[in-house]
Amino acid sequence: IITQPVAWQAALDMVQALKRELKTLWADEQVAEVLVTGCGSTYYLSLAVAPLLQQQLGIRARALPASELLLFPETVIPPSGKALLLTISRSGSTTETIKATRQYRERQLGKVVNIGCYGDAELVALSDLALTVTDGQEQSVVQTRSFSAMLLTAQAMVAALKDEQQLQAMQQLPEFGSQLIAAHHDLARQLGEDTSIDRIYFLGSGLLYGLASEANLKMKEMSLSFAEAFHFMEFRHGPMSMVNKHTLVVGLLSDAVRDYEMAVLREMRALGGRTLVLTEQPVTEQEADYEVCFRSGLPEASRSVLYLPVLQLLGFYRAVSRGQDPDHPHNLTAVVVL
Ligand code: F1P
Repeated sequence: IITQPVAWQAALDMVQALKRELKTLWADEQVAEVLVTGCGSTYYLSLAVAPLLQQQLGIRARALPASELLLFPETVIPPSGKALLLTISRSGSTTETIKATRQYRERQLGKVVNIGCYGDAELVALSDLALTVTDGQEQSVVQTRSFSAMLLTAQAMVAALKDEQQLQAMQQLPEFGSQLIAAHHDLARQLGEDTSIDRIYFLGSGLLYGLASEANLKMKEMSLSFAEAFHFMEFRHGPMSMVNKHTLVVGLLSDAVRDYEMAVLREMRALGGRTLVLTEQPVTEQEADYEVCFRSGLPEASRSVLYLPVLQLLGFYRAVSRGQDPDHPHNLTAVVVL
């Protein structure tokens, strides 16, 4: 987790090197619609990437688990019958994603772009263009470094297609990441080791819901804890009945609607929960119990990788303090076979 800024730099360099091919494919295909797919962590990554594509590139984009694309294609394939398929998979070997991609190609629905970490993977061979960040590889079954590197790959891809200056500004992210990890490592350890917390909710909206979902999965996989993710405002429609003094509510604050989001967190504090905010702009001590502040000066669309390391460390320390092996979770394997 703490070495991941190296993989971030590699992701930025790789997209920079493949920028021409990317732009050509996008222009040739006249991409108007994208399906983004993966499994587990990489499905949650798809949930983060689809709204980014739609917001930044003005195209229709939808995230779906690869199993849905494989087993229920008629419910997800656009009526136009044409879309670019963006597959995301750390291993490039997950059979649901491979089978869904093969079926997609057989039906000639559109070109396939892949984001992953292994250049010799079967999924790469099934793709028209592969954005492979080998520095994202890791030994852990749980995706951490790989997830961040693949997220940054997608964000750099969007910047390369839309705004080269943004791609340049993103070069600061590896340094920001190192500083962030150094500054908040102790906070992650303190909260991870806090045995009075028995349930953790991750709230994120818009571009950040996929990352809240991933943070929830990290917590479950690594530490076998009760964790869930919700859109901020959805949390008030029922789930908040679970909040008590043993609850940690983690808010991934957006730029656009942070007033709404802070109002939800204040309400959860009033109900007895504790709150941790991850935010670009600082909040006051009265507004949250704990804060991770980025002060990156970057827009949400390109900086959201900064939300990840502290939340991954939180899962890591909670697992270690409970005597669990965060690299090899209960019942899991690195590649799931259908
Ligand atoms: C997807 C995945 C991971 C999960 C575990 C099993 O893998 O479901 O999300 O954490 O490692 O595989 P991939 O297709 O991204 O390699």
